[in-house]
Amino acid sequence: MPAPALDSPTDATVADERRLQELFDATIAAEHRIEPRDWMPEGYRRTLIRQIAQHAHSEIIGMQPEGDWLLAAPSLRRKAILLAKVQDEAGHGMYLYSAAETLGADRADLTDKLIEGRQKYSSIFNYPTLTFADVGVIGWLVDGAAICNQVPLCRSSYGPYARAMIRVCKEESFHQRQGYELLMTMMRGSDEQRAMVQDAVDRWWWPSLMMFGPPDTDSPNSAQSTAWGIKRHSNDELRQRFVDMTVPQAEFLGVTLPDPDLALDAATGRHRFGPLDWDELKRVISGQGPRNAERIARRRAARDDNAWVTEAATAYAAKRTGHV
Ligand code: BYC
Repeated sequence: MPAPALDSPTDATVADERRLQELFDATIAAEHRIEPRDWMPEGYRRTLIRQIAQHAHSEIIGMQPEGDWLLAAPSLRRKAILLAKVQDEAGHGMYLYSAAETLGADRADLTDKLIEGRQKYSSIFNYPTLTFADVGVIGWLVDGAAICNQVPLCRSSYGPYARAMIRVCKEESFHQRQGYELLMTMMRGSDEQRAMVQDAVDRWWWPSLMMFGPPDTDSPNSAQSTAWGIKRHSNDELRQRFVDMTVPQAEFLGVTLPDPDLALDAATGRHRFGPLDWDELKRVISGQGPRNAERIARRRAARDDNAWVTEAATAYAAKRTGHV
């Protein structure tokens, strides 16, 4: 069928936009990837920048709670492992900022938005790491939750995000095992060490469940993000998957998860669990968590104190390429 005649440049623009939108919709429907040079609706671009930036910020801020133990790790071996893990998180942040740049975002601008509280990062990193057992529990529960959430993102519709997630997930999987191995070692130790592990589990269990976001009934972004193939499963589905995966691991480890309502539902094979404190999640997201102010203050200091390094590297690069 011949294309309808176009009378004016405006008609041409509208028709072009429609065709581009159809092509975009067909790409999503066919489960193919959207790539940086492809046309995309402005809302899709904005949503991706929001989620990818938030994810990148989480990786970078997420270096702090574990980083607090770098100088106090109990042995050279544990220090080397922890240092490698924290460096991996920095790497994840870098892949993710690069993915955001393919959408036209500016890395320095994203950092400014984080520091000014205009972009979020994961609630989980606003809790303190009181003992070395917290390092193990972060690996086991926080990286475990991250894997549940991020494996489906390897099939996200935006190519650079999905590809970044493949490597991130491989590393997170290693992180989760190192956390579990650390906890197994402590559980084979003294009564005091076992008590430290249990105490850390008690403090991190509920915040780990909150990492998956608000309940589906209160998740304003889910419907559109799912329609665009950015999100593959709902917040509640992933939370449930995490609980089902973690309960047998807790039993093997010999710790009790701090939820009296936790029980296997024989009919569904899934675990029922008690209500989450959604007011706590809201408080932490809005900046009122136990360590929000400290996390951002440290990130601000890192940006300001190290600005001269960026300036020097930029000046050197410009000199080498003759752009001075
Ligand atoms: N914390 O409509 P919803 C790691 C916000 S780092 C803070 O459900 P969406 C690691 C949400 O952004 C892993 N904010 O949103 C690093 C939204 O606000 P805006 C971090 C949260 O996007 C170091 C509002 O609440 N992982 O593994 O559809 C060491 C309504 O929510 C949280 C990622 O970033 C929260 N927990 O779904 C160790 C994964 N939950 O933006 C480990 C990628 C919700 O409208 N992100 N909010 O102002 C995602 O998968 C999704 O963005 C979420 C939220 C599931 C988190």
